[in-house]
Amino acid sequence: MTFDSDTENTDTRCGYVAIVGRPNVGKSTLLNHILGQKISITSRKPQTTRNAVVGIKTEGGVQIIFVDTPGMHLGQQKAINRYMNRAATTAMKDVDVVVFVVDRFIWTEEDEAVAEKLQHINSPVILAVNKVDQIEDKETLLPHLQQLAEKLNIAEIVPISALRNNNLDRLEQLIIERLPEGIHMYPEDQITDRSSRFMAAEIVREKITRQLGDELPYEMAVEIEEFKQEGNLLNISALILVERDGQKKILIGDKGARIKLIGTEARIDMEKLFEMKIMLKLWVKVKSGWSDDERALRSLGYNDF
Ligand SMILES: Nc1nc2c(ncn2[C@@H]2O[C@H](COP(=O)(O)OP(=O)(O)OP(=O)(O)O)[C@@H](O)[C@H]2O)c(=O)[nH]1
Ligand SMILES: [Mg+2]
Repeated sequence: MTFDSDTENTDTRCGYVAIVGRPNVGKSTLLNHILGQKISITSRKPQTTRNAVVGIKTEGGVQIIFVDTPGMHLGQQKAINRYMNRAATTAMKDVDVVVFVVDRFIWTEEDEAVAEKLQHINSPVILAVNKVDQIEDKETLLPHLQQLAEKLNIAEIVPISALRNNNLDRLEQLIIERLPEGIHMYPEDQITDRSSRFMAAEIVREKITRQLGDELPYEMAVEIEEFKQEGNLLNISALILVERDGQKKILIGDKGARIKLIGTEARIDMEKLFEMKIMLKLWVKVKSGWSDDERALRSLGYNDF
């Protein structure tokens, strides 16, 4: 008598890992660097990520389903801000492991608010102290880490540099140790659960966020109006919504120079991601009030789970 069918799956592990923290600490950079592929958009500005973004890593018997979340923030209580905070809070529940990302020794009110939320969940929390490449005096790191460990109820602390791929193996190992045994939820080659349309819209949003200084705040959304393949060509048409006329002018730039640059950069990324030639059209439209309008947000794809 053999037990092959029973023992077959006991070597595989699969679980959900939420990456949480305040804005701009490097959560999305961490996800992209662990996956070795760009799934989640990043920028120097806070509040870049707006939706929970799933990135899947399957290696050997282990499948880790990461959920990158919007940075949790205080203030600015528009509907879009509430939506983002809700998306992050929801994502940290019912996961197997939480990775709480902080920026070096910097501990703000917003970090405190995240820590407070984490007190109410049951899953183990790993604290990832990111951007250590920017710490000159590495010796000061140790007492700081001990202090944080005492302050928070956490399973492990790991100093990392997401950007420089520093110590990410160690972090991954600590995660894997805490994943339950079980069969994989996604096929081996799947890297996200997000649609191609969503990914296209995010790429455009990233280029705008990176291109524009603080002159254009976060009052901008991207909607994909056309996504159609014709032979070897993928036709994508994206509508950029802004709140005010002045913002539209800034976005278009002198004789359309800026929007053209945004389009070129977005197209290059899309061609890489979709492995296809892309024809990208961008339109800018003023639609006041969308960022504080629950219905408008839903129609833009900001839906709760
Ligand atoms: N020096 C350094 N910079 C980093 C590191 N990780 C991320 N950054 C930078 O920090 C900025 C924010 O990174 P993101 O990954 O967009 O941060 P986030 O936490 O996802 O931000 P939100 O989506 O706004 O919550 C970017 O300019 C990154 O290049 C790191 O390890 N070292
Ligand atoms: Mg992010």
